[in-house]
Amino acid sequence: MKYLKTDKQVYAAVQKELARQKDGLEMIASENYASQAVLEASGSVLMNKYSEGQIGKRYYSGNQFIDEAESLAIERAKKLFGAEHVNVQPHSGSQANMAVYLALLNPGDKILAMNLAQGGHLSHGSHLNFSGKIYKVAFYGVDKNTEEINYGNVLEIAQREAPKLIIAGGSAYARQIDFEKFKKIADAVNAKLMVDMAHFAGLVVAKLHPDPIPYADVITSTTHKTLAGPRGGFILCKKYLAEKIDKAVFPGIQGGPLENIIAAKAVCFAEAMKPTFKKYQQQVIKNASVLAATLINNGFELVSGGTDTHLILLKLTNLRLGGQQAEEILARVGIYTNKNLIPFDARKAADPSGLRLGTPALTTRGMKEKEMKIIGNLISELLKNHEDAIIQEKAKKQVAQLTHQFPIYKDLKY
Ligand code: DSN
Repeated sequence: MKYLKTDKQVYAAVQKELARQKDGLEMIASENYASQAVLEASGSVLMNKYSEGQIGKRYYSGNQFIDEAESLAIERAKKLFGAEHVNVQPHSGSQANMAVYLALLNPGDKILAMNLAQGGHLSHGSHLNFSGKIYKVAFYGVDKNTEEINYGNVLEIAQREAPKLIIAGGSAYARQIDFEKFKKIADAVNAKLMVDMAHFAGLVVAKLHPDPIPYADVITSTTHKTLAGPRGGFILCKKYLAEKIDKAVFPGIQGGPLENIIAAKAVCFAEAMKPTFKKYQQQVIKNASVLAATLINNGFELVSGGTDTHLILLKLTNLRLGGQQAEEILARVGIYTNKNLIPFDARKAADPSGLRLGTPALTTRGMKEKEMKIIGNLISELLKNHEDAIIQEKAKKQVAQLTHQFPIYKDLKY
């Protein structure tokens, strides 16, 4: 960062963030550490280029090498997921979702999606989001007893509400989703099926989660969660929707694509093709299940009683602790998590009754079952004794020990 050093203020912020990432336990389920190849592609001169349009059909000259990088991203994603058509231009997961709605719906059409308060996502029809303002929305949630999706109930709601689009996928659902069942529901009410696989895309690649490709008309995702790539979005769809989706992304909702990020997506897709990626995802799941078991052994309750994925939703209800406070207690010692609503939460989103945890980033550092037990016990001790300064000091030392034992970005010299 020879040149950034001249801007002392920005340089200092970047340096401190690098230190925070190296020295903390990153347990936010949607975060990960991108490889240095991904970081380099993201910071490359591809950033300078305007390339509105599609490969070979751009609105600016000089795009021959941009086309090369974007083709690599598209072809690799097609191969990785077995998709008929891919658009890698969405800047984010929310923009991928926005493009799908623009392609498939008219304002006022109805979407059926998972309730944000029970595991869904903001861009799946929340009244605070464009999706809930432009489209009509009906929601399904989880069963009160199992805290898992009740497909019979989803069918009933779909029959009653007659949505044009059904969305499967969310951001705080720890169980596998049955896309075959969702497809049957969509067919029964003549709706299209969209799967938002942003959280579990890496697990799909490794065949550790049901594959939405055979069932969904369209799939949206991000590249930076379990896929461990750059911050960005992409869309997979059936061939018959290709033109509509491409036009919805550009000129529908975006101007110039971020070609530096698209090149980084290409790198990420190549990394996900390596055999080591499957092993990594297997470890992500093993780690989540050991972490869940450790928390349960410490007397904690988990939403749906456990996890099948990279994600855990911890209930704080009997600790007399709000999610905001829990998040702060852990962040003070360098353990990063996020407060989250739990199904049928009596508290508000700003200070809910849950804490969401994930294992992708810790697994990228090389941590395994042994470390998950240590970390699970550490979290339990901290949350149960949150006023105990000695426990906090001990925890800080343990975090330092773990992060030194499992370094990240070893040769990243800023
Ligand atoms: N904000 C992401 C998450 O944390 O799950 C979803 O967009």
